[in-house]
Amino acid sequence: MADLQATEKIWMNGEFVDWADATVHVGVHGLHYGSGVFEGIRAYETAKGTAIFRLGDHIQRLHDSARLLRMTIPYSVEDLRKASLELVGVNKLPSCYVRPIAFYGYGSLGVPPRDNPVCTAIMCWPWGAYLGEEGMTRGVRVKISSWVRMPSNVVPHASKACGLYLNSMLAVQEAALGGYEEAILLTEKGYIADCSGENVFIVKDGVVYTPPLETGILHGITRNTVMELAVSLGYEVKVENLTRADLYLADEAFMTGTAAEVTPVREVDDYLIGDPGPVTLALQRAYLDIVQGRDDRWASWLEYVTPARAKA
Ligand code: PPE
Repeated sequence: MADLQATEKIWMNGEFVDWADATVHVGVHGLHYGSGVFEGIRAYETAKGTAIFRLGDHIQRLHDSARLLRMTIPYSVEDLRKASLELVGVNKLPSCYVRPIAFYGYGSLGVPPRDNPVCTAIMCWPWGAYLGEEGMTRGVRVKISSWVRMPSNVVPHASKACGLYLNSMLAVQEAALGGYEEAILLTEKGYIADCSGENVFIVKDGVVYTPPLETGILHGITRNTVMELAVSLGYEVKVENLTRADLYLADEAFMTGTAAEVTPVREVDDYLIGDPGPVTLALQRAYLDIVQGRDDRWASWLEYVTPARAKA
């Protein structure tokens, strides 16, 4: 994973500020209690200029995430959409990762937020292959975590909430200590939920399977994209509860996420699944064609940054 690379500007509470100046006080509520929500979005270089993939859907999810925490973001979906497009342009990045975040700021401490203002910011920076270039081509080794996914009546998983990521952090740290690249978390009942930062898919006898949203997973936008893509390529897609055995015996397995895109899985708990298979490779290729603007059928998912870039 690449280190955070500073860019010129960060959008913070309605203004573009220098990267180094986008700071907060150690007393902010969000730091103490994880009371924030965030998004992860990618901007890609295309033949027609830089485009952000499914920006509107990501910003809508940010607003929905906040609503689940009873938090009101003081900027509309439209405001944040525009700010994201402008920010990528201002930073003159041909491709990058975009990270909007909104959290309870400085005001009072104590668990219930009171007069704390909601601080809203958008950063962007270059971010290469999430699980490494080799992971994209050869597939990654993953481990089933001993940490289970927090059930959805503990915290609402449809919310991409900051505090929830402690669960993911523990799982991926544990996997890394064991020499694996990523962790898969199970539900309390032992069904496959998702990875620390990706949704899971398997392929068996030509059918594509992914766990249902009830397993307490994030409603992945890449998951949704890949499901639509798979159908358009003529594959049958089934949303079903999956067990560890389903994963160990899968013909192919892969994970999806904005950061990880479509990353093949080559081993789970040292059970060999193998080199990336034909369905995984077809979906990976089709996904990269869409996000990089090479497939006009999905053009409405790309929002172009070009005017702001030309100005900057
Ligand atoms: N599950 C989890 C737990 C998750 O964090 C992500 C995204 C997904 C599934 C896939 O969602 P989507 O991006 O909408 O397809 N993880 C983000 C954060 C990664 C990070 O390390 O930070 C991402 O991929 O941007």
